[in-house]
Amino acid sequence: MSLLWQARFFTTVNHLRDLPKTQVPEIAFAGRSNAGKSTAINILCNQKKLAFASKTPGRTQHINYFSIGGAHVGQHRKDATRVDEIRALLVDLPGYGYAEVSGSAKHHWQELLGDYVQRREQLAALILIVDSRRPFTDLDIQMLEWFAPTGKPIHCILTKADKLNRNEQAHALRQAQTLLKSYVDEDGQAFPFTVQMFSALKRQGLEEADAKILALLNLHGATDMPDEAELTDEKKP
Ligand SMILES: Nc1nc2c(ncn2[C@@H]2O[C@H](COP(=O)(O)OP(=O)(O)O)[C@@H](O)[C@H]2O)c(=O)[nH]1
Ligand SMILES: [Mg+2]
Repeated sequence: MSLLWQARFFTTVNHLRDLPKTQVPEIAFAGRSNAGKSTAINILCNQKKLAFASKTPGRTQHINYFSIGGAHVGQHRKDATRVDEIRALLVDLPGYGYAEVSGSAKHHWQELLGDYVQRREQLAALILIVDSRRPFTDLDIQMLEWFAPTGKPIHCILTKADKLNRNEQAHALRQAQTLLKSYVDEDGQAFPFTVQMFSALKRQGLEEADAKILALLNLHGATDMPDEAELTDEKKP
């Protein structure tokens, strides 16, 4: 059982000024509409409908926050998630590249996403969801380029691996690695970019993605229950 299984809905944000004032690390999922982002979040969190896997791409133009921690304590009680017990946040960013989004909505998106990924201090890393059958789009590259200067890690998840045979998977992975390696800073150093294959359908790459996300959130090795020592008198049953 992964800590990510504790994820529960926290808040929805449509303007940067409304971002939560939380201090815990957060990890954001970005990707083209229909790339498989909602499906990946749901399977990683072992929940069917956490991130709404919409059949209508581009519907979700808001930033959705899910909390890790705090929930399990009260899971079987009526009390709400205790904000002071939240250990990390998962952030579902609006999908991009949906052709029918109007000009002004596109502009809103660019401002929201660009500013968020470049300025949000609590953002520990970006998970870029890309359909393994398709090359990186201009907007995927835009995300890479917005985020690279922060020096923070990007982990690319190439989805729908089940649609490719073994050779095609190896090829897609190599192509993505080559692209990611082509980004270097002013000193010629590679950015902390990684990539993996993934299939929600076959549960391929699930453990790898889970371990990577927990590591990026600095939750690696953390247990799903607080240590005895961490329990204050107040919280002891
Ligand atoms: N075959 C296959 N289909 C997938 C996989 N992941 C997502 N899909 C399908 O791709 C479509 C878009 O997925 P969704 O998660 O809604 O994409 P989003 O727009 O990026 O959130 C849906 O029909 C999913 O069932 C996968 O690993 N394998
Ligand atoms: Mg979605």
